[in-house]
Parts: sequence; structure tokens; C-alpha cells
Amino acid sequence: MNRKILTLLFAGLISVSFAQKTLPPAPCGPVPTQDQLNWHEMENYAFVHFTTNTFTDKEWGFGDESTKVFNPTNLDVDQWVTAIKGSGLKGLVLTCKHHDGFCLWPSKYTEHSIKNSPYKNGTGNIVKEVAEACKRQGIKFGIYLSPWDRNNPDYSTPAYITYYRNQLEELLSFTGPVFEMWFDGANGGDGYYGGKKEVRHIDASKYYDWPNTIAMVKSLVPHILFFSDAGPNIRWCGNESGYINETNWNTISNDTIYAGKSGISDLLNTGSANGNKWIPAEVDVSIRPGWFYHAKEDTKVRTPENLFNIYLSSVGRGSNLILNIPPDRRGLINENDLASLKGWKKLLDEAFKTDLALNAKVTADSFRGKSVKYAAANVVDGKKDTYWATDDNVKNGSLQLKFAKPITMKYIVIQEYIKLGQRIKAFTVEAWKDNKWQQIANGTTIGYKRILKVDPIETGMIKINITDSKACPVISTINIF
Ligand code: FUL
Repeated sequence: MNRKILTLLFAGLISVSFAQKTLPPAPCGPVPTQDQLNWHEMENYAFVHFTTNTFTDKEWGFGDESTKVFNPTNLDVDQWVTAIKGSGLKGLVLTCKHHDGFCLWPSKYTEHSIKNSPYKNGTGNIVKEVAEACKRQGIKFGIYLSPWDRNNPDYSTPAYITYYRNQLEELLSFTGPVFEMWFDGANGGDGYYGGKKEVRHIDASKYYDWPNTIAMVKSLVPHILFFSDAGPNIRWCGNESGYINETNWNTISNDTIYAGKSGISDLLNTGSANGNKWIPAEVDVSIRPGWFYHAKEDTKVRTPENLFNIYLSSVGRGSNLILNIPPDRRGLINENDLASLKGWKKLLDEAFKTDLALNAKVTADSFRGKSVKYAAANVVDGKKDTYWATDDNVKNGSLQLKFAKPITMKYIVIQEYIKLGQRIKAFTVEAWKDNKWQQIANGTTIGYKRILKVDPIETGMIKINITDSKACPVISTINIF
């Protein structure tokens, strides 16, 4: 063996042992659970609001609606799921019971259900039908069971909590796995309440005894995640208009979130950099002005462009999107909604078609321990579990992407490796144009995913500069479109 080869082998051995010695960054602050990570990866899914309201043209049924009004004449849950899946949505959360108390499954605990409706002469179970259609077509299923029940005579007494838990147990006996459960924050007020027709108020923070309900549900479906204003697993974004703040922390301290607190919507909309829990935000919004189908809103369905902007201001800001698509009185997703969804999917496919970063040469001003394990090239390797990171004492850094030939870009997508916590507080993007670096975008948080829309620009090189971070930055992916 000649001397040159020996030297090379020796250098190789040294760099291998260096790579092995460079430990990954320690987690920074709270980190997501595996179930939350799986949820982040879903990015978007559908909400489906369907009850007697669909037939009475209401948004909030009083609870005295006759079960006989619920009569979808042409219900086809596979049509819903096909439309939802075809739009790129990864799951469906169904209102099994809305505030009016009417149950879409034949509950043995109440007469106010589908069993007393004309639908399939009272033999139908729409929750089961939908759960099975989701399974058949390969999307996830979630449930909404309104805590507020304007029909139930016991609402506001302890007996109702038993009723609510019995119903959950009943539902979960036939739904199979459930990825998310939605606890609606709308609580208490006037209602039918078994004929009393009065106003009932409850203290939502105590009345429902959520910790015990959650423990009961988790024992039945261990991987379920709970959504409510305060989490504990997923938080509300603070509005129903389709956006999360540009600064969006997945972290928040859940003892700072309580109903009635002033400024709560703003806090939910941003999270807090130093929050002590990982409770990411979900953006809930309807494709129509209302949550339920109303024929008079057929001309007010959101346009594909509007849905695309909502995608950018929700998923593109590191939150998940739950888009409500309410079936009409036939029991079908209406043609108007189908047309918008189709247009939306086309816009998404066109915008994010070819990842121009895949062919870029990526370098960084520094990388952790000079180990290839943390090198810049990891951000374009298409693998979600590799990343670029700096040394612990380096809280900023620059990644440079050089393209084989000039590209015209419109979108920059950046993903933090959130398994190690959310870190980045500020960043800028520069493009090489007219022989100099020019700043074309800047932002604050990144989180699971940040999509930046820039004025289309032709360039041969870009730089992503992390200018402020809670701890050494850890970036898993960069895509350019
Ligand atoms: C709100 C409810 O009151 C609306 O009817 C709808 O269900 C929406 C998703 O949540 O709080």
C-alpha cells in the first residue's frame, strides 16, 4: 500500500470517528409526540358539518327539531370521501352530534337521533358509514361530538357528563381508529333542554371534567389527539377566517389559555416562544359562509384562488388546515363546492409541481462538528429524518443553493426538524441578481413548514439566512418551486 493511499485511509478514519462523535443537538423546549408528528405530516383534512340544520336552514339548531326533518334522499358518503381525497385532504372529521343534540348514529342513550328519522327508515348509521368509507379509501377519520347539547334535558347537571361519556364509548365501539377529536368551545346558553326552553350556563373549565373523559377515550383509542381552544394536543388558531399568524409557535403554556381571558385569540394565533407545552394550532374554516349547507349560499362558495390563499396562510405558516365541506340536502357534496375543490387542487398541483432545489448544490457557512451527518446537502436529499444543523454555540447560519442553470422561482418551502423542537425566530432569503445579493423575503418562525411566496424571480443562486434562533438551527428540508 503506498503512502498516499495510507494517508487517505487515515483521514477517512478520522472523519468517520469525528462524525460518530458529533452528537445531535439536544431538544430545545417542548417537542411533539409521535402522534402529533404524524398529525403535522397530514397538513390538511376536511370537516363535514351535517345534521338537522341542513334541512331546517339553520346554523345552530335549538334542539327541538323534529327527527323527521332529517331526510337525505341520495346520501353517498363515498362521494364525500372521493371528493375530499381527490382534493389532497388526508382525513375527515364528522359532526357526529352538533349543538342541537341530533345524533348521526342510532344512539341507545337518546331518541334524538337518526333512528327516528326517515333516513333508511331509521336503520341507518351515518357515522359508521363515513368511518368505513374513510378506511376503504385510505384517509383518516375524526369525530366532533358537541359538548353543548341543546336537546338533552340533563345538560348542565352531572348526569349529562355520564351521557356524554356513554355516547363517546358507544361511538368508539364501531368507528375504528380516530385521529382527532374536536371539542367545540361554544358552550351553554338557551336551548330546548327536554322542553324546558331556558338558558343554562356552565363553567366550561370545570363542568366537563375533561381529564377523565380524555383518559377514558385514550384507553379506547390510544393514538387520538384532542383539539380544543386549549388543547391538550391541538389548539384552536383563534379565528374561523382561515389564517394563523406569520409568527406561529407550536409551543404555548396551557395554563395561559382559558376562556374569557382577554387577548386569548391573539395568543392562540401566535402561540408563545417560551411556552411549556407542544400544542400546535389548527386553522378551521368553511368553504361556505356557514358551517352547514344552505342553498342560498351556493353562489358564495370560496373560489379556488381564495382556498389557495388560505392554504398559504395556514399550512404555509406551519399549522394544519381543517376545511369544512358540508353536504347538501341530498346528502352529497354540492356541485359548486366540487368545482371549487377541483380548481383548488389544480392550483396546488401547478404551484408545487417541480422541486427546483433537488438539483441544487447546497453549501453552508458552517455545519455541526464538520460532520457530513449534519451537512447542508441534507436539506435537499428528500429524506425527512436528515437535517442541517450548526454547533450548539452557533445560533445563526446561512445556506446557499446554487442551481445548475438559472431558475425562475415563486415559492420557497422551508421545514424545521421539529422532532428537536421549534427554534428559528427570524430568517431572510436573498437571491443573486444583477451581480449582487438582493433580499427577496424575510420571516420569523418556520416550524413544521413555512411557504414563502415571492415575486417571480430569475436567479442562479439563493441564500437562506437564519438570523435569530432559540438554539442552533436544525433544518430538514428546502424546496423551491
Ligand atoms: C363553532 C360552532 O359553534 C360552529 O357551529 C361550528 O361547529 C364551528 C366549527 O365551531 O364553535
